[in-house]
Amino acid sequence: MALKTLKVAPGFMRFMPKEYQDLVEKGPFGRQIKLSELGTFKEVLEEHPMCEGCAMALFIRLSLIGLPNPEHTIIVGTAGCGRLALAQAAIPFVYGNYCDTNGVASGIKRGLAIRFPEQDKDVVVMAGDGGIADIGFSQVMHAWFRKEKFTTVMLDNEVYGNTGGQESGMTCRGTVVKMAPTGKQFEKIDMIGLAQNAGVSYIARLTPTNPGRVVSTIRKAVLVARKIGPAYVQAYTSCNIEYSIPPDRVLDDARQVEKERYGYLEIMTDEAKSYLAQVEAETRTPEAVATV
Ligand SMILES: Cc1ncc(C[n+]2csc(CCOP(=O)(O)OP(=O)(O)O)c2C)c(N)n1
Ligand code: SF4
Repeated sequence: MALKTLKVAPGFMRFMPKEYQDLVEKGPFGRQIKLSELGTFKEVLEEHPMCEGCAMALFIRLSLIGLPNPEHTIIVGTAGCGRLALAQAAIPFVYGNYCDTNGVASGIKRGLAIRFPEQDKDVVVMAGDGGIADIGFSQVMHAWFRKEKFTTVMLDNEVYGNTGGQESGMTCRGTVVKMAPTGKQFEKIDMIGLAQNAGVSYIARLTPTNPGRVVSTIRKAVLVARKIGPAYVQAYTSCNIEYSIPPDRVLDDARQVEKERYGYLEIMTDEAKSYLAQVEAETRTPEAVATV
């Protein structure tokens, strides 16, 4: 009963904002949406002010479709391009100071567990590569060491997009960006390896070339973080402004980067694997199908 704590008293639904009514009646609040239904349901994110063709905006839209229970989810973000869209989505968005996201998310997740002991509440951090791997690095690592049960999604455009093109720890070696005119001198940080070392329960690296895979990866990450332990998703979300990619070539670029170096990677603990298998088996039972 996903809507238990949100159920509007009978007769009052018609006084709720139309947006909310639509999310319940024609959207993902209280039921699992399938990607194949895209275009026919009310989405959590319907418009955003990000650049034309931005792969990050596409990834965010798909990620929000992948949330298993958006009506019970809080997104934590910070300075950077992604928050421009996230702040407009129809679910609570908490703005952590740049670097603070994973400390803020730890507190929110623990507080929700105390306040709603019988209702799963999901917390998802979504921030740029600068926010996660540079300035927020220490808080990310310590949240992982503490095994905090929330998901961290890195919107990895391999640059500081929002502030005009400084190199980040996730920029590739040798890359020239506006404010690294002689090329970056150091390797891209191996955040996947660090997540493994820190004992993160579910880890994935992907590009937005396959929408279904984005949706299922986010779903799995959030489910594992809900019950088992921290989840980390690292998504290549090119910045077409700083890397001069024409909007109509953004997906070509993503396919090329996926093929040449980013690939698709999924690593999870045995505990996470058996929990996901159990959830999938439960959602396939005749009873569950009948109530969807
Ligand atoms: C403590 C602090 N330092 C610096 C900034 C300035 N600042 C805002 S956004 C940003 C870079 C964003 O880059 P990234 O996190 O990679 O996200 P993107 O914009 O590329 O999506 C910086 C340095 C800030 N807001 N707060
Ligand atoms: S600056 Fe880059 S990452 Fe930011 S919205 Fe524009 S294309 Fe997207």
